[in-house]
Amino acid sequence: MKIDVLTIFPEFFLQIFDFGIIRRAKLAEIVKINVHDLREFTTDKHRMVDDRPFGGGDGMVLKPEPIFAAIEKLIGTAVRDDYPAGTKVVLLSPQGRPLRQDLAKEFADVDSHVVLICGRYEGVDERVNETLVTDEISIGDYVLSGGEPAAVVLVDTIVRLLPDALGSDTSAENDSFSDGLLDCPHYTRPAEFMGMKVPDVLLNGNHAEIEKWRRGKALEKTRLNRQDLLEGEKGEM
Ligand code: 9D3
Repeated sequence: MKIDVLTIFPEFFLQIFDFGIIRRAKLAEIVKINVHDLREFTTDKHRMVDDRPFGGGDGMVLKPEPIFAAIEKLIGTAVRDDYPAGTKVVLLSPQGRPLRQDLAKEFADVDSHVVLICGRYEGVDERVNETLVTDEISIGDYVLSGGEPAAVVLVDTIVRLLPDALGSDTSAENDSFSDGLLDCPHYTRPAEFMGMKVPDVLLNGNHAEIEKWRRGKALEKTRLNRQDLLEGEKGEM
């Protein structure tokens, strides 16, 4: 899989893809991740990436020209209908479809090429959305100062789903074993720490009883923190 990130803050990504599962996937050549400075695709002498919004208002809007030039360079064409099969151009924006696990699964394909455009300021010239973007995605209902943290979240959710990206000790199937519930609590040694004891059931080796306890705790936690997950077939995790 190839992932290209387009941003006006390339330094933001200097180390963030160099740890854990993403680092291992890069080393194993399961994924190639390249970060590009939008400014490198400008042609004017001031290297302008943004401008004031038509119609007035606060903030600045990312100009279309550098983004079109970048897409043409990275994909080979800036005509959406001519993108090679398996090409996705994602605009990270507060107006996008909310990211969920099922959407991440749609993107996790070894053969695909994903270009992520990080929005900023008041937004991105809508002609980018209208003609280049295949998927407009938000990571949730809160305000970020730009698309960069959202791009990191999306890359992380996708890369760990690629075949062989996880070690043998962890597994993506483990993610869904409690069928749409939050995870149960976990404990490790020592069995007593500062007077706090690990629940007896986890120490007695009765695996049927342990499974029953875990399911009960998972349900309890889900009821407390995520009632929405109990109401129908929503957040798959
Ligand atoms: C004044 C209206 N705001 C839109 C809700 C303006 C605005 C806020 C934040 C414009 C851009 C941004 C920057 N955010 C992102 O680029 C972004 C984002 C987010 O803020 N929340 C969740 N997901 C995402 S993906 C990109």
